[in-house]
Amino acid sequence: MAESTPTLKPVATKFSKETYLYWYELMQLIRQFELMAEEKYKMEGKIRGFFHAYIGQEAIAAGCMTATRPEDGFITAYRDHGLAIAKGVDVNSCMAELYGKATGCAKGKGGSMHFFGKEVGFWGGHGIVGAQIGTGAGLAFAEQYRGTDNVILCFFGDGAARQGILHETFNLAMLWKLPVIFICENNNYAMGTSVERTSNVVDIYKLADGYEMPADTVNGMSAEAVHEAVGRAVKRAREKGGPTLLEMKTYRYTP
Ligand SMILES: Cc1ncc(C[n+]2csc(CCOP(=O)(O)OP(=O)(O)O)c2C)c(N)n1
Ligand SMILES: [Mg+2]
Repeated sequence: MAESTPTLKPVATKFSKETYLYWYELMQLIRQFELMAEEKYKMEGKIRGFFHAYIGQEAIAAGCMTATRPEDGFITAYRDHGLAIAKGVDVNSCMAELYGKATGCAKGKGGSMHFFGKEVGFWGGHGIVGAQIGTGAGLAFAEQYRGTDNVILCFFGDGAARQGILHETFNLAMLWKLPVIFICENNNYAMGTSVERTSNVVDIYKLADGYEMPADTVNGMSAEAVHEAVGRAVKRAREKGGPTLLEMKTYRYTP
């Protein structure tokens, strides 16, 4: 196990066989997509631009899916393949996007970093580190403004937690009690730079303290733990209790 993997918290809920099968199939789908795409990227030279695989972080996508409804929205960074596939963006259109084809989920114009699926509530795929934190809160504002009880899951990396936009967004999200769950996928590295080399605070969930935002640290290698933590945060957001920061301790196995 990776050194980042925290001790497994006990999981109270008993999940059904169907849930485990769903998680397993989804995680396998993502893993196999990534393995295949990575091979094509390296060997064929037909996939251009940047390429960031989600290999190792699949349990986060799986747990988030069972803890949310289809009407809820996801928005994430450039490491977006896994969450796009989980949310229901067609895998063939994802692969076509990598190849720059017009049949791709962003018409072949976005590539690996900019998958999109408006019809399934997948709001990208963003290459500017941290930009989607503000946009995610904006999506949550839209849900609040329209009077729905939908929530937005806003994903970002540990590197993005160093960006100024996080603090401005946390402030407004708490002030307006926006229905947004901030999910930091802490895989220990911002590309190749370790968290320890860029921050005095290495437990990212503690950043919520300055805004009195509820926060938790979660074993991101466990779909059960992710489901339970996200489930609690989603319930709070639907009941107009505002945002939560969840730090998912995870690890990615590819460069
Ligand atoms: C505003 C901005 N600054 C710098 C970069 C270059 N950059 C690309 S990825 C990255 C690191 C991000 O790390 P993290 O958020 O931990 O995501 P991970 O790669 O681990 O998924 C940086 C600094 C960028 N894309 N945007
Ligand atoms: Mg990272």
